[in-house]
Amino acid sequence: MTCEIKSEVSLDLDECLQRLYKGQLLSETIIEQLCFKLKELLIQDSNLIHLASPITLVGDIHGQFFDLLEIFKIGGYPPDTNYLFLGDYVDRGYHSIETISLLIVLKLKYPSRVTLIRGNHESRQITTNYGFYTECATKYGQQSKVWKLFTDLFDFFPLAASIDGSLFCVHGGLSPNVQSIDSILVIDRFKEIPHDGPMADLVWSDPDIELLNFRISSRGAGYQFGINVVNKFLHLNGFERIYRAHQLCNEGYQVFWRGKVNTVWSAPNYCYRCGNKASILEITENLDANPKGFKFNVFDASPDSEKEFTQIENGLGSIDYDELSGDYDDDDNFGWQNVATGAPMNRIMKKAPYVEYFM
Ligand SMILES: [Mn+2]
Repeated sequence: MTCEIKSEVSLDLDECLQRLYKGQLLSETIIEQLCFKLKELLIQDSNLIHLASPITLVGDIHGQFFDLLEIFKIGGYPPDTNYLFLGDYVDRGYHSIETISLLIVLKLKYPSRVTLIRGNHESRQITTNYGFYTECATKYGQQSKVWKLFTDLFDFFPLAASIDGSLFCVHGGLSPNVQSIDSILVIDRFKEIPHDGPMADLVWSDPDIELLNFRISSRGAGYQFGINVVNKFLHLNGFERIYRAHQLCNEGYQVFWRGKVNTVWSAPNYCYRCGNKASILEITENLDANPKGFKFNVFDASPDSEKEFTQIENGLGSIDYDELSGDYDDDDNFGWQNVATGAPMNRIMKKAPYVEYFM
């Protein structure tokens, strides 16, 4: 075993959870142990995870940590509620590290209750350009290896999930290279997301109601797919519906082709400025008395998300939250200090690098 030394170090998941729910960062050493442990767990998983209802689906979060806390408030905390997260945990928002750290610890603490699949942002190349790399360097220091630890871990995330054998769940969508789920099972997923091919398409593709078949996506990766492609995939694989994330929805969700394809979007007021709603999808159990139920639970941005953004926009830089609101203890600096030195830091990423096309 190559893991003996690291396994000997005790990892207190409850203590990690306590810190993370308060918005505090974990040390680099702890993150290294967490990533190591989770890799051990995920390496045993198939590319497609089989899950059962009742379960709640969560779409893109993009570092909007306070909105993730809001999701648990309205949807229930693990392990009381089962969760399938559909990817895009990092980039764009100001708290990608807090977000992914909390999800990792929840997965380790409740492995059968929490499932994380991979989004197109769980990638070295994308996180270098859309905020996560910069956030790691800002909060842990330029010399830190946390970005490498997290992005190496992302290679282990499964690519898709099925629920009760009837719902197919994926971050993006379908691929001309994936006729049946057997084509997903044979992918070697333990790598950076490639530029093309089935693995890229699963995390990059989008439905398009104007289409019948496939068309190259204007995103520069993946495809847009139409109703014929959907019907064929559902029929061949015995699925009834597809649930996916990946696209901003003003109402928090979008239903295509009378529910054959559905988008769940879980980042309210995306990038702190889009003004959109968000949702989680609550799937209730299929019982004899009651058929399986689907409910999009729609919510708005958390007041904490709004408050923080106002402070950042006003150029307040390094903020002592205690002074401004009285809401937080001195310990709760929400990442405004260098973890290595403990020194307070000015944030260098005052504004995320927005582009017109939301990925
Ligand atoms: Mn995406």
